[in-house]
Amino acid sequence: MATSLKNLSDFSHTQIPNGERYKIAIVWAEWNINITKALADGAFKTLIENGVKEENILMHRVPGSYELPSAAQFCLNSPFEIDAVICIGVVIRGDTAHFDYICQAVTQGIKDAALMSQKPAIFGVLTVDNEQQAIDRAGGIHGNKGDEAAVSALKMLELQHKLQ
Ligand code: DLZ
Repeated sequence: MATSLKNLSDFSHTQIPNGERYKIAIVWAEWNINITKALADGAFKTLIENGVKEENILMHRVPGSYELPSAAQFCLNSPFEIDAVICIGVVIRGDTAHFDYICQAVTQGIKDAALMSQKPAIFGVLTVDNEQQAIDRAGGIHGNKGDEAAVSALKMLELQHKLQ
């Protein structure tokens, strides 16, 4: 389903697990910072609303989305016992092939970080054609991708907890 048909902050169809027992990192990119800040704030607020303790949420900024996979790995392999990482970025299509290269590296890299660490690494990255599409998904008419990423982290942690 296209995100234009779904509100990213509407969880009326699902149950959100409580996050009291988890420590979660949010790594967010400084490119398009006004938008990534809104996404990161949305993720933070949603984690708090669902029981994660403030002291168990670690926020780290990285230069751009391309750096998100490395930052995710740093977090998940760190000695700080981080259970999951939420990666936040906004990649906007421009006139060059940069968009395709960055999107590919980021999607593969975040997936690799999850599989190699065996911990959830959540894709909270907007890949859009223009700035307005990003604004619409960062607390605008389509909700906030950061909220959705936070709920995804809690759901994956709960699944992992059940299976261990
Ligand atoms: C270089 C670049 C470009 C052109 N566009 C974006 C973007 O839309 N979103 C984003 O998060 N980062 C962008 N970057 C920066 C790269 O992600 C990266 O930080 C630099 O290439 C340095 O490795």
